[in-house]
Amino acid sequence: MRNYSTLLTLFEQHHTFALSTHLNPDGDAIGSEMSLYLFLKRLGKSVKMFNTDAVPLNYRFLPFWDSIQNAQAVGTYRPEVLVVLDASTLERIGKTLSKTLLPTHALVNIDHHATAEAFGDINLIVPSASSTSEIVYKLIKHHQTPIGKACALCLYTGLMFDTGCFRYSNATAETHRIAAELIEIGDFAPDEVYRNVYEQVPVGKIRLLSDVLRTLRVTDNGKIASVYATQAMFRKTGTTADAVEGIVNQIQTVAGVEVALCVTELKDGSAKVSLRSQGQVDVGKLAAKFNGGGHARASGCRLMMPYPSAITALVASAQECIHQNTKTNKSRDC
Ligand SMILES: [Mn+2]
Repeated sequence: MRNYSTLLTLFEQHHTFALSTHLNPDGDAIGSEMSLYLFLKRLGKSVKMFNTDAVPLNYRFLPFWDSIQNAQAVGTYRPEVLVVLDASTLERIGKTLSKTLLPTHALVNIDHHATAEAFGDINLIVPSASSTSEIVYKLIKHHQTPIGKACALCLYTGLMFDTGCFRYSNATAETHRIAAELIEIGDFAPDEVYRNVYEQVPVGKIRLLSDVLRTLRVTDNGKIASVYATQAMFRKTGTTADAVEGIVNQIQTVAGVEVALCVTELKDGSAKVSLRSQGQVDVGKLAAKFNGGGHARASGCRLMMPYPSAITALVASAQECIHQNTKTNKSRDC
């Protein structure tokens, strides 16, 4: 509660703001950034948004998405306060932005990742929150300012995205209550939001999905499932690495699988890994062993090695975690 007040006081004391979020922004990144933008505007502040990557097409139904500018647009702009949302490190907003977008007074970090770095002058890190959007919702509530219609839509989109459409364990009774309130305030149809976000898939992405699913391997004990995506697949299907987003969630649906992983070969030959867990293995800790991070059930890391070696390393490490957990049957190292 104190953190919310500290942040609101800071907001009240300053006039110029810049907001930013992580590379390849997702629904929670865009949703939390735009809802905070609308809130600060409502408070009469001067606010600009700068992201390294463009707003994905499926989030362009959100009002004011085109107010988000790119890194080049920063120029000599120096806000008093820079708020970074949903990014576990400052570098996650992009190399250029993290060096050029400098506040004159304070750097604020709002995030819900358990492994979030406290890189801000003020850090509002709430790992128990379903999403960064939920934290922004609570911040606005704390201020007792009414949530506007457009703001409610942005917050709902973030909440929906980060809970996997209210399917994950972070979708609590409270999350559902907040969602219901936002639907009422925003006066939108939740099924339309769903269709906008999830049913605008380019055909190349479905072709990529087909190629990636064909690489499925399950370990002999049936507990670890892995897939991979290569640069050759991206070239063939006319897609890029961000098209892999979400595929790991499908791998996790295989019956009996405890850990699902999806390895993407990046342009520089390194391997980007997404991990999911059914709960027995803390994949946040597992990813941390490879200098990555995230949550207990969803995490990621990047390995500076070819993708086949990365798969071998990750599968071995996940196997070890499963062995350890069945042996000790108590607190988990991973
Ligand atoms: Mn998030």
